Amino acid sequence: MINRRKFIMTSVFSSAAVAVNKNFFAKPAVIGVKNKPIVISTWDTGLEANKAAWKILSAGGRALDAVESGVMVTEASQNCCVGLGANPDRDGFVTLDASIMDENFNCGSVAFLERIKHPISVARRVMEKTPHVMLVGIGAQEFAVAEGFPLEPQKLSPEAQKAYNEWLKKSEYKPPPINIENTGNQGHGPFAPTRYDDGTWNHDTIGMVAMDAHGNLSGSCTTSGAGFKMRGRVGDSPIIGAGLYVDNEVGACTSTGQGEDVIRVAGSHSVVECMRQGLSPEEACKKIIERIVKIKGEKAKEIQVAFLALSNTGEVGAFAIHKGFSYALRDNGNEKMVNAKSFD
Ligand code: SD4
Repeated sequence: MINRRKFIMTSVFSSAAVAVNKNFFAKPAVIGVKNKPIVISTWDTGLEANKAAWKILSAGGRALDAVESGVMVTEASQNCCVGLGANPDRDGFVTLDASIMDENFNCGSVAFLERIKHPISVARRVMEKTPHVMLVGIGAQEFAVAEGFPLEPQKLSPEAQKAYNEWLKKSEYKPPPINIENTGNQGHGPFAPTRYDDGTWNHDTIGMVAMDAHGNLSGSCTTSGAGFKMRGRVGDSPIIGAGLYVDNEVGACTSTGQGEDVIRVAGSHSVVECMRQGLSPEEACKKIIERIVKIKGEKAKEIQVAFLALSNTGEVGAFAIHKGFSYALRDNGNEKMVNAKSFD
């Protein structure tokens, strides 16, 4: 008599159709979603990034292509803490992290990558051209070069050089307490964003999630991590399940803020799991922010973490520990910034 385990294995592996049909494993997109396509991304740099993503989405393109092209705009921007124009680590080197994930659980990431302009595209190559999910450091750089990505000069942007010179005066590796009212510091601890001359803030990260016209989800996240970080420090952004997670059957989530505290709760994956249990994107983001706040206790006052999520029904939600987190949204009727809810 065939036992149960044998029966399951036989059913799964015996069908030739299963072996050849890649889409067998793809989770179904929800039929009848009204507000698609849609793209959302963290912070105000998201507005420009969404524009590039929208070009692809509005032409019926794939969410994966949209989330790659979108954040490439931010990576290429000279005056930004994402990409090679970013603040360096405390030894004076810009090191970058990125991740990408599609509707079929394919994912790729790079961390501690130096001298490459578009880490997000290297992450996509890791996903598509290697049997691995993550490459780091010199190995990631060698892979990028072998894939034809130019090795950029090891040189700080003038803004980053200025900021680094300032930082070197004290060389203080200590999170400043947040003081939203007085300084506008939005609570990034050592990840304090840079303030532009026009008074707006520049952040170290962009996380983007999108749903295309076919109802499929994808996400991307790219960052310089934290200005003046310890050499070799890697945050949540390139960690699948922490800074980014996509499950086409449920939804997608990305995060920003203090990566260490996102990693310890497997943040983006946890948000998606809460959505699977029936919570709305905002409720799910809030639930995991609550978990972080409970873990951190009093120290939660000193850090900022925010989640941004999209369900597979096209519903958007976000939540942050502290006020100040905003995200950019683009769909058929809107192109706008939205202030996320928070505990203060
Ligand atoms: C990190 N989550 O490396 C990133 C930092 C960030 O805006 O979001 N900065 O921990």
